[in-house]
Parts: sequence; structure tokens; C-alpha cells
Amino acid sequence: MIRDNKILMTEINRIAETAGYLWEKGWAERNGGNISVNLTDCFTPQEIKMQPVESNLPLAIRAEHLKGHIFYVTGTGKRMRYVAREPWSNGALIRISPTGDSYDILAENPIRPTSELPSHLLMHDYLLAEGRQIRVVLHTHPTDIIGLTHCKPLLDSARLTRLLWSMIPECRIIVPRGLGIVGYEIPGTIELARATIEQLKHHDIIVWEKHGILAVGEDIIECFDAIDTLSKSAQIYFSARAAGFEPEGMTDEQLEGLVEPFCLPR
Ligand code: 2HA
Ligand code: ZN
Repeated sequence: MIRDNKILMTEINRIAETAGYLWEKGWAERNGGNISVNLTDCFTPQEIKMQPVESNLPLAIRAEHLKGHIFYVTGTGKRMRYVAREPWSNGALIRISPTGDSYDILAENPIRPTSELPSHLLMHDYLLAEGRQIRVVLHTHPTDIIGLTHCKPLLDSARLTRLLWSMIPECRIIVPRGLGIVGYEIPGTIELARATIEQLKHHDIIVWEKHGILAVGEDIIECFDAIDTLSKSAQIYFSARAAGFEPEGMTDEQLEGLVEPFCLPR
């Protein structure tokens, strides 16, 4: 029984917990957003070879570095609010084939993964090849951050990062590598994934114009927290604007003053 694996169950519970936060935050309307987590480390060598319930489902890409890796992926058309309640019936446990261009659906869990699976796997593949300690790709639709992307002058990585960093010190600390930006692309396309990967070279969090945000990281709760902190900054900015003034923002000196005490990259 896969579900006797306590390490796996802890991870699945953290995914469900996060899915609940995405829904509660209002960032996951209908089936908005998707999550993939590399769970290969949760399994014994014996378990990794477990019998699938479906095998050799084709992938539109080849994931060279993910051969044999096991992922939990939210299900196609599934809603975050139900992932929160029942992660096993609203997500798939999949294993990438030894060739990297197809996958198996593993026992006890015959759910089809999100149609964004190839995009997620391309990102995992890139990050693993780069040696980055990343297990999670989390995509969601934070209302306030999407709102900011409707302002053309803010569609600039340095400018948007500076704006959000300067609203509260935590933002500079929790999102030290700043935000990447990808201009509008059709959702779910490989073009969107490739443009995102370009930005992942320099950032862990990428904003998609008029669509949403994507965070990568080692830990799913940390990914959520980073987006939550950015969203908080966006709310402070909008509330000041709604009250009729341009927020002053932290000064360059105040932002710079955080670098040393918090060991932040420049
Ligand atoms: O899965 O959010 O970007 C629904 C989406 C597509
Ligand atoms: Zn989306």
C-alpha cells in the first residue's frame, strides 16, 4: 500500500494544505492553477519499481533528467479546493519512463495529470540539470499580482521587483532573487514554459502577464509563503493608491540595509 508510506503521506498532506490556502486566498477560481512535486526521495528502491495502473502514456516532451522520477501532479480539470480535501482523488502520482518521453500512472491513483504536465516537467528537467534543489513547481492566480501586470510600465522585472520589495522589508528577505516576468503567452503552451525557463535562470518566482504567477522551490509551503508575501506587498500598494496617494516605499538605503543582516544576494 502506497499510503502506508508515512514520508509520502506527510508530503501529500503538505500539498493538500497548500491547495487549501490557494483556494482560501481566492487565487484558484474553478480549476485555476496547478502543482507538481518531485517525490522520488519519498520512496524505497523497491517502491520506485511498483506496478503502474496505466503505463506508457506519451509526453509531448523528453525529460532527459527525470527518467524514473516520481511526481505528484494535480489532476486535469481538478479544483484546488477539492485537492485540499481529497488530494488522492484530485491528483495523479506518475513515474517518468526510462526513456523520458512517456509516463506511468501509479497504483491506487488512476487520475490523469494536468494538461500542463509537459510544461511542469520541462521546468523540473531544467532545474534538476542545473543542480538546483528544487522539488516544487507551483502555479496560481493571485488577484493583486495579476492586477499589477495590467500596468505596462510595471512589466519590467527590475521595476516590479523594486516596487514590491519596497512595500515591506519581508518581501526583500523572502523573495531575494526578485521576480522574473514573461509577457503574455497562451496558457499551457510549451512557449510559455520555455519563456519561463529563461527567467528561472535568474529568479525563483515568475509573473505571467495578465495570467498568474509561478514559483519553484524545495518546499511547497515556502513557495506559497513567497507568493503570499508578494501579494501582501501588492495589496499595500493598491490600498495606498486607493486611498489617493502614491506609497513612498522603502528607500534604496533601507533596502540595502537588509542585505548584510539577512545574508541576501545583491
Ligand atoms: O490549470 O491555471 O494556466 C489552469 C491554469 C492554466
Ligand atoms: Zn493559470
